[in-house]
Amino acid sequence: MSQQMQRRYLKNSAIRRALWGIGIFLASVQGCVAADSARALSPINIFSRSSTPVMEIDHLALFVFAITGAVFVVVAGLLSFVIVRYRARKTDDDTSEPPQIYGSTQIELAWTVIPVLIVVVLFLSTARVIFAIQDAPKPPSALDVTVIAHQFWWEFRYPELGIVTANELHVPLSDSKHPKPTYLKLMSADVDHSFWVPQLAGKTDLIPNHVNETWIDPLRPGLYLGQCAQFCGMQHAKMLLRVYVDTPEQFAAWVKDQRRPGDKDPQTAVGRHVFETQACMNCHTVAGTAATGRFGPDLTHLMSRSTIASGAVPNNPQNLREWLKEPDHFKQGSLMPAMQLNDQQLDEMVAYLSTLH
Ligand code: HEC
Ligand SMILES: [Cu+2]
Repeated sequence: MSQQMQRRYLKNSAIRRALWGIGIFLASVQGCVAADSARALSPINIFSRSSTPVMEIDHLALFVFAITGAVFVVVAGLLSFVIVRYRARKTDDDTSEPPQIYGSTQIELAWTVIPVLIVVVLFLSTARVIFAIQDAPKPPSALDVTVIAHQFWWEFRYPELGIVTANELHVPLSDSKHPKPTYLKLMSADVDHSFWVPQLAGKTDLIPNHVNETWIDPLRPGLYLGQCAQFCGMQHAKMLLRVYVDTPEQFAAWVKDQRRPGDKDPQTAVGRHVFETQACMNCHTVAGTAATGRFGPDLTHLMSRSTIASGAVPNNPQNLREWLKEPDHFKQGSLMPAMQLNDQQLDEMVAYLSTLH
């Protein structure tokens, strides 16, 4: 490359890089603004907050973004200025080396002390939020739920209420007049998993032989979606979470419903017989029957859930039949085996399961 070409090349690539930088910055700003309007669109939008701990995390995230954004603007601004102001010009053919300067205590102090201060501020504000969330005093009105993650589904136990359910967590709304936060004890039956419902709480891992805790204090009723956020095996992607934030009346009704003993519809005795004579009962519990397995979801009130297989498909007779016939069809690698039932047994079993309200 001739010297002139080389200069032109350097100049072009520097400008191109600066333009790219500005473009990326604008895109990210635009992304944050758009996030606001997308709030309603994406069910697991990390910018939409509906619970106390998430608000604090969100404020912290914005604060960190503002500081790092300011650092970016200053650095990119100075860089662009230098690139443009001191670029090689056609007219200037002075190829001598510019004066070299060594050591300036003032400048070195400035670029050491300022970043250290910035990092200290970021560190302290992060630590404050972490401790505020971890040490939040637990009010006596709090609800306790034990969450046990299994390879590809969630078990929820309410020790004080005597309720066991799966995949769909019901919690009461909590407002300033009636604070009723839910305290979650997080455990795992097998490998690492992570509880993540972005609109309600930060991610917390569920680790074998170790209990983690987190809490949520939801301020708006509705359905919140989440996802296992730690790769835990083949069907990690279909290990979805559904959290229903109920009004006090809805929650009381749900609790009452879950505490009813399992139905015993005489019309479906055949299906129950199939259930009890197949291996189903080694893995599943139906309260009031001999089935007390805990490897799979509790089926006592199966019909009270709107989805099966951890949110993979809606809970309806066709899907239940398909699931029993070939679980891999909906959830390849799921740990429920295909039970080799014939068509008649499938019909009887679906009829039986459909009575488990
Ligand atoms: C080896 C243990 C095992 C056996 C045997 C077994 N299951 Fe399952 N079952 C599971 C597991 C594990 C899941 C959860 C799968 C997932 O979501 O990843 C499951 C899920 C289900 C579900 C969906 C529940 C929900 O709320 O998502 C139904 C219904 C079900 N099983 C019914 C049956 C029936 C009926 C039988 C007998 C014909 C049976 N299972 C036999 C382990 C088993
Ligand atoms: Cu998982």
